[in-house]
Amino acid sequence: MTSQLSTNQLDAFWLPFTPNTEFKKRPRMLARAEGMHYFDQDGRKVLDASAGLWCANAGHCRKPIVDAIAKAAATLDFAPTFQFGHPAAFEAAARIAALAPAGLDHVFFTNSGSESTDTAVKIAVAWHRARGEGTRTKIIGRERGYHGVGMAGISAGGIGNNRKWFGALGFQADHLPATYNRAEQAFSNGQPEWGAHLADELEKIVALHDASNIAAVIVEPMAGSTGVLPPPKGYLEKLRSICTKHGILLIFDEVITGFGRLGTAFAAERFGVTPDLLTFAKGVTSGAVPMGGVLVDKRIYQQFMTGPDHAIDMFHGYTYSGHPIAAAAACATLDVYRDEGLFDRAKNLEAYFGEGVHSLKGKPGVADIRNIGLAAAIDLDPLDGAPGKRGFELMKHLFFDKDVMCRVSGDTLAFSPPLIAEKAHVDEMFGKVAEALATH
Ligand code: PXG
Repeated sequence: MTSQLSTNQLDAFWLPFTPNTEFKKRPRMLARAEGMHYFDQDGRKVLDASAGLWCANAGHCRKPIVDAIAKAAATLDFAPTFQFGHPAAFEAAARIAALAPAGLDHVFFTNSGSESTDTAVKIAVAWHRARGEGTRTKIIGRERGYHGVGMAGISAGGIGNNRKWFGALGFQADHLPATYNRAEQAFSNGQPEWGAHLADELEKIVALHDASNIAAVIVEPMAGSTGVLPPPKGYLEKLRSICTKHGILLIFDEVITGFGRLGTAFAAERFGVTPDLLTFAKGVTSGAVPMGGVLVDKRIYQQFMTGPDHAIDMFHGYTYSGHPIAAAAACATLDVYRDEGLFDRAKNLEAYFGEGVHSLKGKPGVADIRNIGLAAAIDLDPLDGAPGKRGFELMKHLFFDKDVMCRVSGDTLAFSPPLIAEKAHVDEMFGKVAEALATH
């Protein structure tokens, strides 16, 4: 194993979404991974309570996935998918479409969640234009929404810091209110009872801009990055019906909720609401190779298929769309999900995981707890005058002193273990959080 890197060697890499100077003073270095665990450079074993960044749903370095990647790399390292193709990309697309709700029959591949947002929004705008409704260009997102960092993602996204630094944003956008309200929903387990009416705000937005100017509404069925906000009961159903009424496309961003996080292949299935476009990434390869994509309703796809034989139907795509190694990793990952019944496993562990996290209610500094599927968040009371500090210090303490890795966003800790988690892992992660809360 490599020895510790010197300060000089740490200098070049500018880490994303990280306070770099602080990180480089005492790096949280991950050198190896296996199943539910990371190992640092000294071999210290750390429980992965966040599936990496919500992606390693099958657990780490799973042999069937590793073998498929090695085989693909040795067989077909790269093949273009502009005007050419290769078998694994078609197999992956068909298998992903087979997991999705009926009608979402086509897959446009990307390499990340951010590219998936750009792609979905561009398909939505182009589809309206192809049908002679070219004024439908505006995107409606939601406060506290995260759709990655591409131009469509930060336009539709609802996180101030991700937007304010970047001047004129790419797409014109407006925003629904966030679905979270602590006074009404504190410590709810699963979908909150309160909040369906917040979907009616879409009617006001439509009245303001007019439906003829709106291309799509994009929401995470469960907002992940801003702290696990499950949709209020009835909320997604209302959004669906208002979108349909006004001819607005509904996009679900399932980058986090896809591939079993909520106990079903996609959240659309769990909530019984089918969008017109559905973005995914992360869990599609269990994080092992970058890959993302957009599932597209068949009527949208068909609209693009009406031109002459020699003409490109959609002026969009990435060099690595459907990359052979990513496609092979996706197929192997889907095998693991199926063979080990991991989506059902998540469903079966949900109640235990929920009890575990809610057992932290009443611990020092705990302001709220939310959970659904194998995702949970704990809001902490911020320290006076230093928002985010308590969460950050707690995350570091858990990593260095308690051997648990979790995500932090401001003063919110988030937990989303690989779907192979055992009850003992749940006990360990929340037991150690309880100890940590006592001292922070
Ligand atoms: N949509 C959603 C819903 C996401 O959660 C993206 C799009 C963007 O994906 P890429 O692959 O471009 O990063 C995401 C990414 C966190 C965290 O701590 C979440 C994400 C990424 C990094 C950290 O919650 N989600």
